[in-house]
Amino acid sequence: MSINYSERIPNNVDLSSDRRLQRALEAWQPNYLQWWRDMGPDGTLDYDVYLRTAISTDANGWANFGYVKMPEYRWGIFLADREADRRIAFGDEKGKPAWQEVPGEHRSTLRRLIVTQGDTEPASVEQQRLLGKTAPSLYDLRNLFQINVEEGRHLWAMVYLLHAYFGRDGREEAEEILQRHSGDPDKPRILGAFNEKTPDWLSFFMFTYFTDRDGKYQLASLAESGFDPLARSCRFMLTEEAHHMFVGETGVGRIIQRTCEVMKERKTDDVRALGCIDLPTMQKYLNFHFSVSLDLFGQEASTNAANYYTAGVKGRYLETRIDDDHQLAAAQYAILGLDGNAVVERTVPALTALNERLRQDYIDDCAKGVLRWNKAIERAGIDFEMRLPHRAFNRRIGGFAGARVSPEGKVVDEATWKANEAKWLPSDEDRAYVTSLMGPAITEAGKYANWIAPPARGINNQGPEFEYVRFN
Ligand code: BYC
Repeated sequence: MSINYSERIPNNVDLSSDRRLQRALEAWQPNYLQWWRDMGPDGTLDYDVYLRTAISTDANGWANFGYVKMPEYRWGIFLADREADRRIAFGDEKGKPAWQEVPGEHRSTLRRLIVTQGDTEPASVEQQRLLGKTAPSLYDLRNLFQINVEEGRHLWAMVYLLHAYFGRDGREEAEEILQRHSGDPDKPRILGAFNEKTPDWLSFFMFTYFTDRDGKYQLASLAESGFDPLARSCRFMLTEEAHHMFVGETGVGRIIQRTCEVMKERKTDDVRALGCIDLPTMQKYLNFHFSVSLDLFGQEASTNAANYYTAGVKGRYLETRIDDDHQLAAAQYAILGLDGNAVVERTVPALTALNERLRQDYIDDCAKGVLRWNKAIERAGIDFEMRLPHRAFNRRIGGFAGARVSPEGKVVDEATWKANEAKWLPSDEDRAYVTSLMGPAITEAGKYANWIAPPARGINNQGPEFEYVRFN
């Protein structure tokens, strides 16, 4: 389905024939643009950025490249094509036609999920607001901005649903999403990880690897929703999400590559003396971002999750490919929890364990990139292995919240935690060191900061030396 670009708000939802919706979105748009100016990438309004813009929702149509000023980016509303005769795939209403309107009994649940999803998108842009000042290259700067405009578009996707299907309270929620801000003591973002800072590029790459990947799994679950407009919105968002995780995986990979090169050339582990990021520090950042992202899946045993599923509003990852009854009334699932000083397994109804099941899918996926990072370290002949910490480590949500558990999964006492905290999580000193490397942005095409290797290839067949951003 193509996207109509002749309208003020590009879309493939036939906006021009819905005057009421058009008015609502046109009223919201100036506030969105004001938010972008106030809270989006700082000092970048004039930059020409080599960006990808969606021009249709088929496999190739969204990869249209050219220089764009970010405030002029064609944010709009793009849903994946409607599937003929789509049916609800799970829950109590399995087999019935997917809903094209919001069923009254699921209205507040759906609104809540859409608002939570929508809230994360601008939050991440706010978290990344200052990173452009210290970009390690034009290539990286461009990738940051690509992610920022697409998160902006993902907000548009959720706001469209709120405006089109939830009437006045939907419009109010859409306004409030622009009023909450990451880290704001009075009006914070809804989920914990989105109130953390993203102060440096190592954090940015870890965030896009680990936290954007939560986005992938949550969007994939919502893409199964019985509420068809939500499912179709999330399907199209997922096509963009892949690039964000690519930026994270290759970003971390390029820092590892550079560190390993320097370790080998100079025959030393002390790469800090040479302005690079040592592998143990990277492991600590990994521990932090992985554990904070695990919290985003919610409680291990959750009646909310069970209710979402039974109602047909939020499915499992790749629901239709799972071979079971898709109702789970009698099924069981093993989850981990604390029993005194031990991490123990217990069996609970599978319906209540859906958050944990999704978390497990996510962990398995996270492990693949770590394997690739380790292969690169091994190829460089260096004896070091990056590891995902145990799921009980450093948690704030769920059965392990506040518990003192080592990265290996052993419950420890407070004294042991205190004695090891700076080995397991970035210390103030680590953060100060990483920050110290974040020099003024590198603005010369083809140059890369000392602590990161250039990419193997550029964007859209351009080389690593291409002028991805023009500052004007
Ligand atoms: N922080 O029964 P539970 C993305 C609350 S990222 C704060 O487990 P549920 C992106 C919870 O609200 C993907 N509070 O809850 C990435 C509940 O509150 P009530 C974002 C939390 O609902 C990078 C209570 O604790 N999308 O797209 O099953 C860049 C009980 O918990 C947290 C979504 O999250 C937390 N971490 O699960 C840009 C999808 N966790 O009822 C974008 C939509 C739980 O006691 N959201 N609580 O008031 C959901 O599906 C669910 O809301 C959650 C929570 C999975 C997040």
